[in-house]
Amino acid sequence: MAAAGQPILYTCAGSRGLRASWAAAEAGVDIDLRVLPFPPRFRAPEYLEENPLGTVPMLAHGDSRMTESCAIAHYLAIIGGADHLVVEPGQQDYAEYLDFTYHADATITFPQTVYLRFAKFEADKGWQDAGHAYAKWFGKRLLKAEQRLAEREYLCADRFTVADICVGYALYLANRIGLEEYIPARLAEYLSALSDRDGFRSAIESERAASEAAGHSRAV
Ligand SMILES: N[C@@H](CCC(=O)N[C@@H](CS)C(=O)NCC(=O)O)C(=O)O
Repeated sequence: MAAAGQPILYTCAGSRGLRASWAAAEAGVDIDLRVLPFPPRFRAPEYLEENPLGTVPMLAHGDSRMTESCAIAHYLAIIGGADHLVVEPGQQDYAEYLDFTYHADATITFPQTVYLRFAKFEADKGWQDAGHAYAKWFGKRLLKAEQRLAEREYLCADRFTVADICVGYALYLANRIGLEEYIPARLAEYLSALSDRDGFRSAIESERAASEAAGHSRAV
């Protein structure tokens, strides 16, 4: 890590970058947090030189550029030496750890963001019905995490891991964008426990402070 220097996290407050800032807080990794206005594609066009997609988050570390929030969260846990936050090959629930970490964005957050775009950000385009159909689809996609957590405190390995950060963020986002009605009781309780963690609170506060210092409002 020393050779690559301090990791720089480009994000917008409340975006999927929270998975990364939360993982950094839990792992004790000191990141250089750079909060951009949302959406950076239009409001910070110079960012396209760093990340041509214009998406957040992006982690720059040495020569590496990472643009997937769940992968960044895993990476920060590893470089921070926070072995307890990841599940390694040969350990209990290694397969489930990978599965839920990928599931969080690919399967759960995907319909949330289509809802957000169709029903909220671009509501004037007449796509609201489609947006609400994606909201229902999001709700149905919570079944796997709900079943998994029915008799467990955490998703994997009987401890808090990056998989909880990744899935937990999707639930947090649901509350922020008006999808709370789709969150079943067990997942609401799980989110409430995750939100009480010092790492979560610290990440929210770091994003808030960096955002305020830069004069930007939250993404969501
Ligand atoms: N799969 C990526 C998705 C990144 C992404 O689409 N981020 C959204 C914010 S949460 C974004 O940058 N939207 C603005 C845009 O697409 O221009 C991840 O998990 O980080």
